Amino acid sequence: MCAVLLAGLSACGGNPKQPAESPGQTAEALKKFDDEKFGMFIHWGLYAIPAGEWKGQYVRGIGEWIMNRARIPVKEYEQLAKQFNPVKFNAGEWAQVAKDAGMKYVVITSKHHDGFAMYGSKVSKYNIVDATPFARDPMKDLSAACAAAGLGFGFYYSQDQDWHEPNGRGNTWDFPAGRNSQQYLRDKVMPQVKEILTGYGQLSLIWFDTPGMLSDQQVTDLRRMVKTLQPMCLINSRIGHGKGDYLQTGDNAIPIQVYSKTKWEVPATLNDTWGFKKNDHNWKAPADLIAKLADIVSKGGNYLLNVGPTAEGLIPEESQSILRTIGKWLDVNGESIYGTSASPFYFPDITWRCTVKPGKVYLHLINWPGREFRFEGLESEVKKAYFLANGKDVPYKREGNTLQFTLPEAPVDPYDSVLVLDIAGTTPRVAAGFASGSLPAKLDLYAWTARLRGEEIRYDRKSMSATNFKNVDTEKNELWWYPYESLEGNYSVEITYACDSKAAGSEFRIGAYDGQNAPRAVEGRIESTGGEFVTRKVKGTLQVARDDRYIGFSLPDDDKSAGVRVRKITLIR
Ligand code: JFZ
Repeated sequence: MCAVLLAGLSACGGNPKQPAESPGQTAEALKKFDDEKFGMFIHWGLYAIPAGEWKGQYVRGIGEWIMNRARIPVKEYEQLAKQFNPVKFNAGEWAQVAKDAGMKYVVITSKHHDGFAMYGSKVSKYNIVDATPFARDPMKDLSAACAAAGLGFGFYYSQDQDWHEPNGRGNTWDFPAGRNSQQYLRDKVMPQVKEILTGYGQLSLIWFDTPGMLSDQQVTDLRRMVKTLQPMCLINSRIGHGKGDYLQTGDNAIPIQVYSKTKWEVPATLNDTWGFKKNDHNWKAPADLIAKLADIVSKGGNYLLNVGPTAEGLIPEESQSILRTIGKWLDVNGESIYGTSASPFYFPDITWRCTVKPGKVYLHLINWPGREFRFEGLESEVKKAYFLANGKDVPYKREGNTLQFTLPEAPVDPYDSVLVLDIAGTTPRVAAGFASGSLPAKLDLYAWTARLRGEEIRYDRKSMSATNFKNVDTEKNELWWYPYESLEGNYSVEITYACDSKAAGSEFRIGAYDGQNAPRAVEGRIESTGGEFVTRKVKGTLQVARDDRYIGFSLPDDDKSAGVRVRKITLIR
């Protein structure tokens, strides 16, 4: 990111006549954002009406993309507006769900790629006040309800893709010809962004998305306008050209280890869609989401968890119930999440995660280790060890830098039992080789830390493995690991998996992807393991280049993938 954070615009060669940004205010907003950790994403728009089905046909993929996926002409899609009447919408109730979940900020779609403004816009008639029977601006209510509830409030705005506009990016079925991005920027994006920055009080952040068409200068202009109108409003990295205040990871994509070069946020779904889809019931388990929250915060990130309200204006019951379960955990364990810093320790496996505060180390036991728990690498003196859930002391022995805890038979919390260490001094002293920056010779990539790609793939917490690596049309179900640090080097590879005899035979591929070209990969065949988990060497060497973005696991021929369970891939230098 150009030196926007550090030195204002002059360092980026900006126009000296423009008012300088206030890096101090951005830093202050970032600090607040970093403390909040947990937010609610809301994808709400006309796409909630078809809800994943067009003309009686199921449409694969994320719900808010239905116009694109089904190549729906603008003239047809526009008709949805006439039916949009979310009479059950109640901003206070939505804000309450976020509060109950323990979330600290809310981000909602003001305009998604379909181009429809979900607020009262004077710039385009294609908006909820002028084009729907609802004829009200729900964002006025929601921004007020969030302010009243003490929640931060921000807008998502699709600045680059706009399938409603001939000059916006993305609609090739209605507008195959060339685009005048400057005209689109001038006539729609700039004036609409101005509207959302001036009509809804203080915005915590503006969440841009899918950059692609806009130039470096155009993005600079957009950024400048945001910071001029609202110096405390943060901008995510999907504004493009490295001009955001903080990094957006890929959707549901969590770095494999601590990442502290910049602040970051993981946007994530509760099922497999952002916008409401009536047939998507693949809800993630609260246990998994709570562990992910601990995982993300321990690595330095924020978690932005999505709900997709219905066309009537209701947050689905399942979503509400999942979120309230997370909130109950946070009621007890919030101290180990909000306002904490990332782990100073490297994570050798997925038993525990760690957050810290001055004088305190929080060990999040996300996969119960049984009665014995060895924790290595802490040099600081421990004054007291106890569970946050019940305040009970946890007995331990120390040998050098190893703490050997004796735990109860069962977890003290069904999701994440937080073991608190009161330590001498403010920051923990970490023994050499155990610090979060270190990269050991053997790097375990657990399925649990991967992004699950596709609608069919499933993760099973009990066996700690992923299964169902199907290929449906051109879409694959895969595991992707994002290091967010370079893993450049040559590796021998191991795979830990289980497979019954019926499922054996598929070829698998483990590849290093740069996001553009075919991966450099090693391949092998899934053999029966008699259903047991075994670790097998994979032939060949995996070459990872400096700028590779992720490591992937797939079954290019997948026929029997339902019987294959992958726990982890190990890269050995
Ligand atoms: C984008 C949108 O296209 C989508 O509809 C949704 O709003 C989501 C939150 O953001 O989708 C993306 C954008 C970037 C990545 C993945 C999906 N990414 O970088 O991996």
